[in-house]
Amino acid sequence: MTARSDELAEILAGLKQPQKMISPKYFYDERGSQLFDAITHLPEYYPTETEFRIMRDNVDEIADLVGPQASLIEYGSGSSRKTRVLLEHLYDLAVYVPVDISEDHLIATALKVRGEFPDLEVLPVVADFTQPFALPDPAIMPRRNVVYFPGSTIGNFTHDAAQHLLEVMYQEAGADGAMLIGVDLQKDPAIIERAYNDSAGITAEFNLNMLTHLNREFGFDFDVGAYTHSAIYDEDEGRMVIELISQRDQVVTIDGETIAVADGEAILTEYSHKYTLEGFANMAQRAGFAVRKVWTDADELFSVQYCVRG
Ligand code: SAH
Ligand code: AVI
Repeated sequence: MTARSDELAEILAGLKQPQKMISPKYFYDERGSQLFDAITHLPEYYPTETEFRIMRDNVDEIADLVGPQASLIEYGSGSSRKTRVLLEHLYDLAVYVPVDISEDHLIATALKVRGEFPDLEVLPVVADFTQPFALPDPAIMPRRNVVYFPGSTIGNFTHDAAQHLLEVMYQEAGADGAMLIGVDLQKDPAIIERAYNDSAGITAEFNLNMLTHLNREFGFDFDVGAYTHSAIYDEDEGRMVIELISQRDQVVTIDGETIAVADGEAILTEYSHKYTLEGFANMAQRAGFAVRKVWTDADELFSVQYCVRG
């Protein structure tokens, strides 16, 4: 099977579950990446600006912990905005490897980063990081691998999947490696819900764009206008539940298959888990990591954590 038919099979299997679901990785075509960038500038979406501030305030300490001639491997690099703080401050970085599924956006970003940091080797990798992928060989042998996973993208995985991903990163980091990760924290649910229900409607557009992406890329015939955005915080589970709600009984067809979607039925498109510091430390520990240092903002909205082999 080609990767494409694997993806289609994965999407169809999700739509045939009693709770219909589509992986959030399908948010990110070129338009989806642009919409996510717009989200990061919204006044309601606190994670990006808060993480930025934490990075800027503590980058010297981060640089000391990382040390010279590291290889920086970033999972889900997007526009590499926060990464630039690291690229400016890490000592004598050996190579920057941004990894992302959104191909055009990744390549355009990598070219921009190359222009801004002409002495740095930048080796982009287009890959689904939940599947095994090969890392490129850098020209300079790095002293250590640092896996960088900002934005709390870890929150978009269930606890089991997140644990597995951390285990993969542990292997990737290697013997003397480390992980620098952004983790969004549990807080007043009203603050969290506002971040996913912005008044400009950009998050709704981001959510709905997934269907436009699937129609174009795989040949589905979702009636995009017949779904609405829903984003509710589940306090018991400590996670945002982001869904598309069908506004009428309808049928989606693909390759001769039909999927019935009832009026009011939800398609789950994303979880965004929020952690306690203790909860994340336990999960990291189960993956083999020890949390060496945690930085937060004064209100403890968000955390950046430096983890080493436990
Ligand atoms: N790190 C950036 C972007 C976060 S948005 C920030 O902190 O602002 C999540 C990013 O991860 C997007 O760029 C998306 O394309 C990428 N992504 C999501 N799922 C992915 C997957 N399974 N494999 C590779 N990249 C993925
Ligand atoms: C990429 N990820 C961490 C974002 C989040 O907050 O869970 C994706 C997002 N979905 C809606 N708004 C932002």
